[in-house]
Amino acid sequence: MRLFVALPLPEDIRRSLASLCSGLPGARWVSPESMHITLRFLGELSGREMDDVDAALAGIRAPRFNLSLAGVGHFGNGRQLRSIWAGVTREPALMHLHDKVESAVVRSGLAPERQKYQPHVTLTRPKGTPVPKLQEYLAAHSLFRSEPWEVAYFSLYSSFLASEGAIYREERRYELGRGWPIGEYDEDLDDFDEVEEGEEAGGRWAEADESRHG
Ligand code: 2AM
Repeated sequence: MRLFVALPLPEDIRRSLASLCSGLPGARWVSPESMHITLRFLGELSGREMDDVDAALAGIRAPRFNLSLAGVGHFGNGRQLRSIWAGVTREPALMHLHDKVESAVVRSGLAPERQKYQPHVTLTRPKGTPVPKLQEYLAAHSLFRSEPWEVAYFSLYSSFLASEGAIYREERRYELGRGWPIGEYDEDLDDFDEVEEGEEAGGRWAEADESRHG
């Protein structure tokens, strides 16, 4: 199965993204229900590999966070223009979650991702868009901003190619925690000065367990 890990988008956010889906003649726009923020593309996996990735993802401990979208951009240029997307505001907790997903995926046996992670929501994968039209589009939407929303879980999706484009199906869902012991955000590290997962298990979690069992 072709799989990827992603954050789904709430309906009102997808609705506001739909306002970006016009103004490029001939473009085929991603339908609002398919819009998402990929955390990690996994590619074609066997059932066994999927189970291993699923178990590793289910072990991730990370907190909920707020996210919003801002601006539009593109991958590739000229004839090699690959996609036009909405950007995601800088959010250390998102990068932290991405890093945890990456480690989990590698721990489950898949090869590490080589490309730098650049979160985005693909709007269209254009073919033959004239450069002036693209520039006009980018300028017209540079001030796009969404409302913030709370990211409370991430999901494993499968992707099937159909004649009308790719169809995505949520296969698994992984909750993010409220008040997880993530540690302090460290400007120099540009990450969280993290509480190790072992510490979590032996510390706060063990205490919670003890209090539950009296
Ligand atoms: P995209 O939005 O930038 O195109 C499902 O196909 C998701 O996985 C999409 O969000 C897509 O990213 C991403 N994806 C598809 N093929 C990929 C690849 N070969 N490498 C990285 N990401 C890919």
